[in-house]
Amino acid sequence: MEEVNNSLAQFLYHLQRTKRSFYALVSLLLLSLLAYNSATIFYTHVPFPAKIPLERASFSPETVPGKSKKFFSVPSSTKLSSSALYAVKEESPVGKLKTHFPLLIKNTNLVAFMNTSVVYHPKRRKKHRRGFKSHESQVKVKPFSVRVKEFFNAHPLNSSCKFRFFMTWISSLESFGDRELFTIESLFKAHPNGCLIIVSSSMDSTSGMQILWPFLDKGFKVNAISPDFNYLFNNTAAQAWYNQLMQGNVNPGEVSLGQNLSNLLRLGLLYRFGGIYLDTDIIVLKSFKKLRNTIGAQTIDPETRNWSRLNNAVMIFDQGHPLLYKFIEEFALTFDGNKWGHNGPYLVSRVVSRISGRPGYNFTVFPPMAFYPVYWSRVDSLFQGPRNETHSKWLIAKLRRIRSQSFTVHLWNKQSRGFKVEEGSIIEQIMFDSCIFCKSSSFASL
Ligand SMILES: *[C@@H]1O[C@H](CO)[C@@H](O)[C@H](O)[C@H]1NC(C)=O
Ligand SMILES: *[C@@H]1O[C@H](CO)[C@@H](O)[C@H](O)[C@H]1NC(C)=O
Ligand SMILES: *[C@@H]1O[C@H](CO)[C@@H](O)[C@H](O)[C@H]1NC(C)=O
Ligand SMILES: *[C@@H]1O[C@H](CO)[C@@H](O)[C@H](O)[C@H]1NC(C)=O
Ligand SMILES: *[C@@H]1O[C@H](CO)[C@@H](O)[C@H](O)[C@H]1NC(C)=O
Ligand SMILES: *[C@@H]1O[C@H](CO)[C@@H](O)[C@H](O)[C@H]1NC(C)=O
Ligand SMILES: CC(=O)N[C@H]1CO[C@H](CO)[C@@H](O)[C@@H]1O
Repeated sequence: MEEVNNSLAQFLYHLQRTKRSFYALVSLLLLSLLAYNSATIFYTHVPFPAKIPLERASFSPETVPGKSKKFFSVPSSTKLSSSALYAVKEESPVGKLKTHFPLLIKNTNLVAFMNTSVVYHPKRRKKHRRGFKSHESQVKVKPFSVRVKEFFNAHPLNSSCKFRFFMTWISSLESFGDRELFTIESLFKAHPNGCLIIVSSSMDSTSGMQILWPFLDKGFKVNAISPDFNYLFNNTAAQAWYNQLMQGNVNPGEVSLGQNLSNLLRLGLLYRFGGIYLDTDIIVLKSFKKLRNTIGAQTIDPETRNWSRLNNAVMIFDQGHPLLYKFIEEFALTFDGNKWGHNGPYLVSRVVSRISGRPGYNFTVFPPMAFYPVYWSRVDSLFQGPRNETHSKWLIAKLRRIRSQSFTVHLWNKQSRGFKVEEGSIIEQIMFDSCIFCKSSSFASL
């Protein structure tokens, strides 16, 4: 089992390294496809009803994802009112894609947090990264499930681990950057007693722990644990799919098997353990304490105000929730490694529209403002400082709306990686709100 994981991790790792330039090329194609796709669906400035009525949706079964569906009930207390959807045809979104990206915060100065004489060897970090996996396999004796449970149960006297967060990182350690670290900061700022497991083979290493050390040092509960896919998918529809994949009988498709596995992994994690899944480009603004069995829409139909697409970057579900089972089933049945989003955002949209109206599924679809207050093609507006008085007023109003109505902001890293945080921008303000380390030096230079 360990061996399989290890070889998978290695496989993904090398795939990533060797095919990076190829990916860039294909991402280019895929992004243009997405841009085309979105342009047909999205409009500018979609107002929300001032108050979303507490009602159950009456869905027509088997609607295609492109068509819209009504929101499920939204707790009135969350006051999700007027929101604006930004959707503009982006001429060339891919122009901004690079292999190496300027980072959001300048430097977390890891070394300052380390006690080099004990476990960590920051100076050797770069040199020895590649050798880590083989070394690690000897260290990881406890099974994945045991490690996860032990971590969550480690603080029984305290009310901690009330929030069980999961992130996944199926990439190299080198690519875990300051943006990812900032999303973790924001998570703990809003949930100081939360517990976060980063499910990742690369981060589950001495170097990975070193990256997380600033958080551990402050007493935050974070850990990185290598996944065990056999355990996670055991007795689900994904088990057979995964076995086939391991035997080389699944065509992984042209691009990023890792990304597609990440889509499945998040489902497996929530299904097995329950909790909150977050992408690593999600900034958390507010406590999730009132959220349960929730998924967010990224777009709505401007006319019907029914959602038109959901996203799987933020999901909150109880352990064993039947909707998760359906998601996993759909993944295994319809996996297509050649279609962007097919196994991710489109998948959850497909399934939710299909099961709508059927009894036995108890969950809530939140409007875009809750988790995705700015659409990916307009994410640059978060990073821009005020240009003139009108623009400044707009920024202030937008920020106020995000602060009052949004639980998270999705940075859409694929789109925004190259962007600089300008002075007076919305992101800068959000970073002030959500930081823990809050180094004024790094803010000043943003
Ligand atoms: C939107 O929701 C309403 C009310 O639930 C429903 O009657 C209508 O068919 C939906 N529209 C579309 C296009 O799905
Ligand atoms: C590092 O850890 C060792 C052993 O725990 C301790 O003796 C030493 O004082 C620590 N050094 C610093 C700089 O904290
Ligand atoms: C729980 O943990 C927090 C910090 O992590 C601490 O301040 C608090 O005293 C603890 N509560 C109990 C009951 O141990
Ligand atoms: C899968 O579940 C069965 C029980 O249904 C159990 O015996 C087996 O050990 C599990 N396998 C893994 C890999 O967890
Ligand atoms: C549905 O979930 C909500 C919490 O999200 C809970 O209050 C309610 O009792 C559940 N309803 C059913 C029928 O399980
Ligand atoms: C203000 O700046 C915005 C954004 O750059 C621009 O679209 C707008 O035309 C400007 N308005 C005026 C009055 O200069
Ligand atoms: C989210 C998603 O679907 N990720 C990738 C799955 O694989 C396809 C092709 O292999 C990629 O295009 C997707 O980006």
